[in-house]
Amino acid sequence: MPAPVRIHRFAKSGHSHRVELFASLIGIDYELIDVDLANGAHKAEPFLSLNPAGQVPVLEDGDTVITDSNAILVYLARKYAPDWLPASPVMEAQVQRFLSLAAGEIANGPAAARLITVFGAALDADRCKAVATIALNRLEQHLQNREWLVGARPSIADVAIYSYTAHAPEGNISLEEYPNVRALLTRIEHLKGFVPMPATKAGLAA
Ligand SMILES: N[C@@H](CCC(=O)N[C@@H](CS)C(=O)NCC(=O)O)C(=O)O
Repeated sequence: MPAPVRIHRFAKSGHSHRVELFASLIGIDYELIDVDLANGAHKAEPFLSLNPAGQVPVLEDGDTVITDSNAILVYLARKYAPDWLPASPVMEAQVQRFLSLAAGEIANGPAAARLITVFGAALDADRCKAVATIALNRLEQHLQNREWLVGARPSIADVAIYSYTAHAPEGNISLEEYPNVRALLTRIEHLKGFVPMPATKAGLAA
């Protein structure tokens, strides 16, 4: 029996949640290690030796350390669950487009908007909302006549966009106008092994 992978995380971090969610969906053993972001544990040793960028999540798999949530999804899929990252060049490129969306417009849109309402970050709410609208419109349009973002089954693309999209209302970003996006979120929530991110009563979810 292999040792569980270790996920260093912060419970209210969507970047952390996407890693926990994926580990749970693919049924590998994992251990969650809470990093005390409120008291700066991520900017001090021993955490900085794991990730000099001082950010969660970090994955430890034996002696292997992987930082960055999307890089962790790629690693876990390649190593433990290849069906979640198609090998064909075209489909892998399609998955990468959504990993970029997750690291770009979703991080700077709904995730950033939630940083304002949940953590009091000094960011421009209008700007976050405008970027969130770009991300949500792109997803909504892409999901017309599609059940999953890439191909005929869930992939790490769906996992990467899930957490911050599902929790967008906490940042005052409504999902009302995006029925295809809401249907995708529900489909993900019905997958075997789904684990939620803790909800915060903030924004439209207050
Ligand atoms: N690109 C990184 C972003 C990770 C990230 O922004 N983590 C946040 C929590 S959601 C963090 O650790 N913030 C603390 C900081 O940057 O000081 C990833 O995908 O893992």
